[in-house]
Amino acid sequence: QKDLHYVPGHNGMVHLFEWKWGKIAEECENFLGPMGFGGVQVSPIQENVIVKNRPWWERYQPISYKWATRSGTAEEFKDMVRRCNNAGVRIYVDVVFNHMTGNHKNAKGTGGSTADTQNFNYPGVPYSGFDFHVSCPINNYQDAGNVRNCELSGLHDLDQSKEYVREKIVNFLNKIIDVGVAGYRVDAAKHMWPEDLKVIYSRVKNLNPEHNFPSGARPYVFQEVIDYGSEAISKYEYNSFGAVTEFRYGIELSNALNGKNQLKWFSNWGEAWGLLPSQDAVVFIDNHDTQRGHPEILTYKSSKKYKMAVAFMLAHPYGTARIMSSFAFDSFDANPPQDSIGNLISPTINSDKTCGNGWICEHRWRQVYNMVRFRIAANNTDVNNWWDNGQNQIAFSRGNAGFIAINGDGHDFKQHLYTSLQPGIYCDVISGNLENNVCTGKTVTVDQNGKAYIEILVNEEDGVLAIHRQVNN
Ligand code: QV4
Repeated sequence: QKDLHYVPGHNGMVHLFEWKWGKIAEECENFLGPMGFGGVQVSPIQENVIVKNRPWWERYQPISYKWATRSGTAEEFKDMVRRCNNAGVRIYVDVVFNHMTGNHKNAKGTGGSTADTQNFNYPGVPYSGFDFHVSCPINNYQDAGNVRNCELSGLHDLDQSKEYVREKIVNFLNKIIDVGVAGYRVDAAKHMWPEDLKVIYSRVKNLNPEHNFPSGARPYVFQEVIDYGSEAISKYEYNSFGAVTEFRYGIELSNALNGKNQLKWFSNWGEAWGLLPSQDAVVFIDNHDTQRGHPEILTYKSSKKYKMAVAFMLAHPYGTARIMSSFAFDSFDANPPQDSIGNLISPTINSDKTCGNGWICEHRWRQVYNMVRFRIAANNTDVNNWWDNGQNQIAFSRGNAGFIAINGDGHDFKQHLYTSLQPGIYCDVISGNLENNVCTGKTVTVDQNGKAYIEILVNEEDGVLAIHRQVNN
């Protein structure tokens, strides 16, 4: 349950937050597949309650397990999964089964279901009061029972120890596996008992071999457990039976790039820092929650530092890397691009590959997608030849496949460094692209001894330089 089943030659997951199924299918075929991305985390698929003004977070309030959301219908979802698999890109669904909705008057869902939320009646499943924990608020993160048996933000809390509830959840998961999905993100996993989750996951089918998964392959499970080390519940309660989101990853890198730590310390980045074992960790700089209202976390809004953090993540072998792909927002509740009746408006694609219509599409930034190529080239190699200036200028290579340098200091980076790459002239994938055999950015000449002059000036657009051997595909 910790194998992503990426197609060989692919790497990196992108969260296409609030994208429509049809548009994701196109993105797999036109961009993600050709660029070598490994997979997509898609927004929740199950029917949700309609909230006034349609904030993004209504999708985290399920009203039934029907596949009907603003992202599209069941048919569109199936078609997307098939097309993405054919393009070599796997799909991972964000599944919400810790809870149903909060209280709403006349609750109506995106697929036409209704619910009497005050009385815990959800005929679309159906669930009734018997299937939920007795209502109480989560207000003490030092008490595991409170966190797991009470309501997160007033969201009615399902009791996963009940056989009936388990059966409904397993059926929901099995149906998404049937159509060719490779795995799922478990929303609010910390708010459920590990023993219950273990039972639920173990009952889910093997992956569907019709979509080029090996026979007997298990779904990839990654669980949202936020553990900064100060609460009753630990990430180590979950990682024996699935992967876990490693929230310390983004905060540590953000702190360093914001001057609250030094990059030189990242020479032993990984488990030595108290992070989960690499295989068990899903890593990211920001996610759809932390990019809102967590000013200490880097996001697209501080683009230079953000690109440095993402480049470090993609260059470094630790963890399963996930890239956030956002819509522009200026407040927590700001909704995704939508028309006057609440239909989502999809991104348009500009000639320089970036997005329009209010979408940021970080995954389409050259500095990001080119680092996905770097990660593919560096697959299965270690960090070698770590170099730092004792502060925030660092460099390392990945076997003899790639070399990266980062300038987090307020002065120019000018060094002759050992790259471990074959002699030759390389095109820096951060400042440009190799187009028709012409490098549109900086070039780096690696000499007979594997050394090269590396320069990153403080006034450059980006604080990173990265070169790698060609990817053969
Ligand atoms: C409000 C009050 C509550 C009150 C309730 C009464 O705040 O105190 O009890 O009314 O009805 C929305 C509103 C929230 C509202 C709630 C219920 O923002 O104000 O409660 O609905 O109507 C997302 C958003 C939430 C949103 C929720 C459901 O972030 O703001 O709540 O969707 O629509 C912890 C958890 C972690 C969680 C994280 C946000 O450990 O698991 O908080 N992260 C995941 C998702 C996240 C999602 C949920 C969990 C819930 O990543 O996006 O919350 O599914 O750290």
